[in-house]
Amino acid sequence: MSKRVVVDPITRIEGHLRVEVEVDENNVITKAWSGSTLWRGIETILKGRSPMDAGLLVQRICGVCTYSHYRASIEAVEDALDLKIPENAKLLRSLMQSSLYMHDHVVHFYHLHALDWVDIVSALSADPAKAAKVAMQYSATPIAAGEGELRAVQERVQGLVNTGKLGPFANAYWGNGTYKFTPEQNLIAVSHYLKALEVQRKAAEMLAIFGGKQPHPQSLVVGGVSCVRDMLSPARLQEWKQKHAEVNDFINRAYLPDVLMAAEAYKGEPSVLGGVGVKNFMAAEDFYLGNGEFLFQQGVIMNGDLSAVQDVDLTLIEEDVTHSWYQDGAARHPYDGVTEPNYTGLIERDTVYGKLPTFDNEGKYSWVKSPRYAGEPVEVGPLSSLLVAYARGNEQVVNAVNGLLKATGLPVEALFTTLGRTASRLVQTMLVAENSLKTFDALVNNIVVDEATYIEPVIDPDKEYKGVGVIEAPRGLLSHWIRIKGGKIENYQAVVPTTWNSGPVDANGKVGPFEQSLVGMKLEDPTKPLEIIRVIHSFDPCMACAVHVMDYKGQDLGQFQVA
Ligand code: NFE
Ligand code: MG
Repeated sequence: MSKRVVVDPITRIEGHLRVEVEVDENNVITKAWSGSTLWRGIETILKGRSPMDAGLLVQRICGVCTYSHYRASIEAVEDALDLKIPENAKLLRSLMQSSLYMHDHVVHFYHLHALDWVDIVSALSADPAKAAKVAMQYSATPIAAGEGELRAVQERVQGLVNTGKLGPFANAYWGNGTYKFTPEQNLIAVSHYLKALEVQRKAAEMLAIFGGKQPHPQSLVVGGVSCVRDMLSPARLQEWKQKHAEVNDFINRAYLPDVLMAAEAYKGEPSVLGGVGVKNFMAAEDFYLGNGEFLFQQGVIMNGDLSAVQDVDLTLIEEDVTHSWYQDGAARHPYDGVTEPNYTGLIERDTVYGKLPTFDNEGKYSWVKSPRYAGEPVEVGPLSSLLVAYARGNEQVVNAVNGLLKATGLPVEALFTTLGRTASRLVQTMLVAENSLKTFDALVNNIVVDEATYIEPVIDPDKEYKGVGVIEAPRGLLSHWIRIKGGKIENYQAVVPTTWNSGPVDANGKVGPFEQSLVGMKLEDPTKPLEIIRVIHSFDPCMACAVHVMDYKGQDLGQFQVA
């Protein structure tokens, strides 16, 4: 007899994600459904507006990777107009991108993912003196793990528990048998969790230095960057470098040791060395270093075959809506994307929590579409970016990945897992942080010989244009597609990382990365499905990004009653 498990909402992500699974009599997942119950309409306002404004508007798709949507949109317009922007603008955009990654990945690991690994309650019973010694096993100079500091953290958390108001630590599956850290390891990680709250603020300031503010920076324009003189003063450049050093220090002395500690402690946990997804990976070329060089290459890998990496062919991207709450139709290329809502509701059935409204298995069950590459689901994100660069023989990436495998004693296959996804995000953060200093130096050298930061765009109202911006957002490959007619936006589509990863099964029965990663996994206790959350969080979902309905005709998209 199969049983249904519902996780809704999956928290510590942006937006609303529901995952349902069916487990057999041994509590092994036989089928999974990932659906977003969030609906938004932000692209509605684009149609008929100036392409010059699109970037500022579409960055409101999300509150996390605002810069990514902003940049992808502006680069789509630049592609449409065939504008070649100045070197300084490319370097500044790259520095902002690196700053975003140093912020976003640290926040994800600590504030969105760590509590899938770290049992807060267990940390209360740790011996701080012993924990201080344990911390030295993973870093010669651990960042927030001296005995006094650890004792203070323990007292702080105990104080929270005593008030009965657990705040961010409420409503978790504390005590779940799949938590593997010792009390001392838990205490070290909690200490870094708290420290990361301060560090992330500094990282956000790094982007604000060049972006004017963060989130929603405002210094990119079609043709380059704005506010230039102030931005490029030696004092501001130095301020960025200072903050970079502080954040980088945390990455090396907390984030890296914590991932190593997790790799060691969790080696035998199936949800950590499982969670294998579709094994097709796609990534964009990104992180400009100067002199025409990029840190990461573009490419597609199918069936986990690292010996056969292909170039991304943008004509092979389509979105399917068979199981999404839109009017049926053939899968479409984003230039010709259509979005007509068709909400079909939920079905009541028995679950491990009693009777509940649940997904219509055979029908539609998500506001997320299903992007496909050459008809196949692909995973995007830090793991994909590293695998593509690794397969292409990128020396820095090969050394970093091999180094991590050696340090953890894990085989290459461990990359295609929950741990692989999480560790790849760390490796990507470290490489980005290190290489952003090259971009920084390239900028400093270039501005003394070349002042240009902007080239004026010209739109001929009698011409039609189309263009695409393809970048690597923190959660993976992001593409924005624009058609321009009469000087105005005619059609606009964003195909977003979390859409690639979380989309439902397609017309051909092909299962996407989230759903595929859950099938075959055993749950210790189906009423406390921590394993599902751990696997899904390793993709770093953002449903706000994934659902961004466009209605270019301006009609009502639907009526909803909120109970
Ligand atoms: Ni809303 Fe986003 C990123 C984009 S998401 S966070 O990174 O693009 O899938
Ligand atoms: Mg879209």
